[in-house]
Amino acid sequence: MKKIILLPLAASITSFAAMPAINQLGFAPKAEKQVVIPGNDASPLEVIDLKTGKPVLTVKAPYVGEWDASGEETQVFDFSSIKKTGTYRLRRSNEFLGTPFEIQESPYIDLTKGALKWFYYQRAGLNLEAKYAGKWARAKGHPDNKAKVYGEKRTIDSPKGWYDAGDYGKYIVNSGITVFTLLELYEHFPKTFDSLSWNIPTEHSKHPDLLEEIRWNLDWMLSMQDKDGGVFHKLTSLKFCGSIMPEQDLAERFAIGKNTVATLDFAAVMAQAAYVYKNIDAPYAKKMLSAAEKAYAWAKANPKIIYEQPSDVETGSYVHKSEDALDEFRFAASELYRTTGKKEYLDELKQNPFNPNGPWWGDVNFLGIYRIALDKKTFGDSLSNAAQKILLNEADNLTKEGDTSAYRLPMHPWNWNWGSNSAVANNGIILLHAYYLTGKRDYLDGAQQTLDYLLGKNPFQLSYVTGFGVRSPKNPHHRPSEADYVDNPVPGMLVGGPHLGKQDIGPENWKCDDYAQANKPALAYADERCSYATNEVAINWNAPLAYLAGALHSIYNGYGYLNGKGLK
Ligand code: G3I
Ligand code: 9MR
Repeated sequence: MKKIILLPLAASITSFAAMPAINQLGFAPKAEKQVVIPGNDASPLEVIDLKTGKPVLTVKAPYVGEWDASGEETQVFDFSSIKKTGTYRLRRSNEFLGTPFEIQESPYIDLTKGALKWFYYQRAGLNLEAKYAGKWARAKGHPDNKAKVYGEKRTIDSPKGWYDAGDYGKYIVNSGITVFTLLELYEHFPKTFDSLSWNIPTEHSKHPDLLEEIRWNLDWMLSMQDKDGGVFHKLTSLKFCGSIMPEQDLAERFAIGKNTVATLDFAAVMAQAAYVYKNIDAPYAKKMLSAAEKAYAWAKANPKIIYEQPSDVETGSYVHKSEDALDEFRFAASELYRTTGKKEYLDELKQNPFNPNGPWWGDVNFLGIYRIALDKKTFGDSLSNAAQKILLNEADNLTKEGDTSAYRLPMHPWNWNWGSNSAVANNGIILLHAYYLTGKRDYLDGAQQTLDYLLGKNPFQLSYVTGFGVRSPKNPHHRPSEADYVDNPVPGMLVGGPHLGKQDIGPENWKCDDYAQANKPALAYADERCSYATNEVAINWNAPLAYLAGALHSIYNGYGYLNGKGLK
């Protein structure tokens, strides 16, 4: 596979005009529209309507900023006043900059479908047929029946589920935040997702595509619950396999590590799913609720079992140093109380107050905060007001970052970790929840700014989503994309994005030294197969991308939160 070394164009520019960093999928007519241009050229910027060849707007940047995350000088031009649909291009000093972009009614519908279709491509245990998968059709791998229980003689049947990322493991903790986010997308925008489809197999009647897809992973999750109610941490081989297709990976697979955190993530999502599926499949919903309550009871009886990676296991750990299960208890109790109304779950929430951390796989506080802040009727004034305070305080902090940073990005310095692009998307979701609560336009614009970054308003002028935008990653760390003979990677995948951890660089690791010299977080990225620390893909990264794109698509098209009024 050709090795493409991507440098931030701002860093690689010698005599060419600065490249604009702009959302490469364009904008809805009523969206905030901003472009970032590295440098400090004082000349005004024209926005040219390509239909007429004439400028429809001339703007000057208010000031030259400097972005700590990349060390660049930049100018931000706002052309939100242009609302007419059409194809436009930027021009400065009589020279066109970058490529044409669109203002159109539904700029993010294809991205929404593509980001959700990707979960079908991640299905374990299924032949992906060409009529659904096109040129990325593949044979099934990992049937996972008779998977050994690690450390024991017995086996379990644990088929289906989504591969976690670029590897072929299936992980409960990462499934938790992922399934929660996708179920929220359905629940928040039913008018869109009751009918939106993206050509996947239909197995169940009355299931729209989004609930059909999520069910593939819910079924697997249910198989990971032990008879006593406890839930295993993951189903993987002992080691990561090479760059091979699923059907070529024949290593033995194990259900590993029953523990409190995985069991509570499971309990939360099963209770949430029971609420969402109850009208389309009551027996399935009942089964999930029973599993949820059994899991919660197991966790109450075993509150401090933290996953420890066995010495002969090297697949993903999904445990972090300051792990405790308090946030997972809150998350599970908020979902169980909403679905059952039982006092024991409300008592948990009263005794175990939320803190403002997360959301990421390692800290799910915000998932419970979303639930409680937006449902005062169920949770009462005291709990809901406390959750709203945390939510709006964080949304205000992010808005401040978004409106003052030199890339107009709602991002904290501490967000630059492995999977930084998912932190951007999750920040967008925090802002959207604040928008649902208050109707304040600043929050909606902040969410738009996060999607703008992921789709090109960044130092690489790169859309970080494979197959979407004029420039997108070609070499993700994703085994099926690497091992198939298809030139383009599987589409619709959000790569992890830049950060300075450099876990994939070093004598004992891969030689991903092309970004070794990067000393700024927003520049520490390489579009290379070996860079699993910046260029892998993962279900908990695609879920917030799909939520962000699907929510903005719905709102701009007049379908607001819970069928409220959108922006149309
Ligand atoms: O939370 C700390 C933060 O407090 C600290 O400031 C920062 C810098 O040291 O580190 C933060 O912890 C990081 C953690 O992610 C949360 O961001 C760890 O350093 C970092 O190593 C950890 O990376 C995880 C990675 O696996 C390695 O364990 C990623 O979050 C996680 O998404 C990734 O998940 C892998 C699966 O294990 C296997 N499947 C692929 C998947 C995606 O790469
Ligand atoms: O492919 C693995 C990826 O899914 C994980 O996120 C990453 C970190 O755990 O590890 C990758 O596997 C690499 C292993 O860690 C080191 N040898 C090369 C493997 C393939 O990239």
